[in-house]
Amino acid sequence: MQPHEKSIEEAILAKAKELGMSLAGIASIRDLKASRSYDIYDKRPFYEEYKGVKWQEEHKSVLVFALSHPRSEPVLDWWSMKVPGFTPGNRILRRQSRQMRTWLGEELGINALSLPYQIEYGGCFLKDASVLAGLGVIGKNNLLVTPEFGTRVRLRGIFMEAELEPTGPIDFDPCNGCDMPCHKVCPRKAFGSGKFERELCKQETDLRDATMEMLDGEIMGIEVPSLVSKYCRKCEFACPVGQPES
Ligand code: B12
Ligand code: SF4
Ligand code: SF4
Repeated sequence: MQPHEKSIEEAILAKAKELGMSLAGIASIRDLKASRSYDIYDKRPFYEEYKGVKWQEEHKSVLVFALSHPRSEPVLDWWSMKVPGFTPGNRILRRQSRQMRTWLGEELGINALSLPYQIEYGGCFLKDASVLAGLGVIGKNNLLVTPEFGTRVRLRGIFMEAELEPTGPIDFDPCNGCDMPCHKVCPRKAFGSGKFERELCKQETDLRDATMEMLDGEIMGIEVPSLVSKYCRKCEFACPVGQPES
C-alpha cells in the first residue's frame, strides 16, 4: 500500500463519518460469536421468539456504529409502533445502515447485511460488538460507555462478507474509582445485588408501556398521532463520562 493510500478499514470509517455516524468500528464475527451474551442468552432469552442464531459462513466482520443521544434530544428514544424502526433515533440509524450497505457493495464490492434491532429477528448483541470494535467498554451500569459520549448512544450493526482488521478493543477504564451514581439512581433497584437484574429493569419498562401517551405525529416525525412509550434512562444520565463538567 502507498503511504497516502487508505486501507479498506480506514475507507469504511471515513465513510461512516461522512454519513453522520457519531462513532463506528469493526469487529470480527469470530470474536462476536465467542462473546458471553450469546451463551447467557441461549440459556435465558429475553424474548420468547428467540430460537438461537443462524450464523452465515460468509459473514466475517461486523461494522457497529453509534448515534449520539444527548439529554437535549429525548425524542430520539421515544417508542411508537407507527414510527418506521420504532424510534426516531432508530429511523436515522436504519437510513445510515442502508446507505453504508449500498456504498460497501458499489464502491468496495463487499456484500453486506443491515441488521435489524431485535436479536430474535437476526440482530446481534450490539454492546458486545461495540466493545470488540473499540467503541467503548461495558460500564457498571451494564451499558456501553464510550469516551466521547459516555453511555448516551444508540447502536446498530452491519454484517460484512470481508475479513477485516478489528478496530478494538480499547484501553479505557471509566468505572475505576467512580462512586457508581448509576447504581444509586435506579428506581427499581436493579443493581441492588451489585449486578444488573433485568427483571427489575423490565418492571420499569412495563410501567412505561402501560402509561403511554398519545402524541402528535409532528413530534415523532410521522403523519399521524400515535401512542408513545418514554423509557427510563436514569442509569444512562447518571454516568458523568463524556459530559461537560457543569
Ligand atoms: C433486550 C434489551 C433490553 C431488555 C433486557 C436488557 C438486558 N440487558 O438483558 C430491557 C427492556 C430490560 C432493556 C433495558 C434497557 N436498554 Co436495552 N436492549 C435490549 C437489546 C434488544 C438486547 C440486549 C440483550 O438481551 N443482551 C444480552 C444480555 C445477555 O446481555 P447483558 O446482560 O445486558 O450484558 C452482557 C454484555 O455486557 C457482556 N459483556 C460484559 N462485559 C463484556 C466485555 C466484553 C469484552 C464483551 C465482548 C462482552 C461483555 O456480558 C453481559 C452479560 O453478562 C439491545 C439491542 C441489541 N440488539 O443488542 C438493547 C440495548 C442494549 N438497550 C439499550 C438501552 C439504552 C436500554 C435502556 C437504557 C432503556 C432505554 N431507554 O432504551 C435500559 C438499560 C438497562 C441496563 N442498565 O442495562 C441500548 C444500549 C446502549 C448503550 N449505551 O449501551 C441497546 C444497545 C439498544 C440501542 N437502542 O442501542 N433492554
Ligand atoms: S456512573 Fe461511574 S460506575 Fe456507573 S457506568 Fe458511569 S463511570 Fe461506571
Ligand atoms: S433503565 Fe432505569 S430501571 Fe432500568 S436499570 Fe436503568 S435506571 Fe434502572
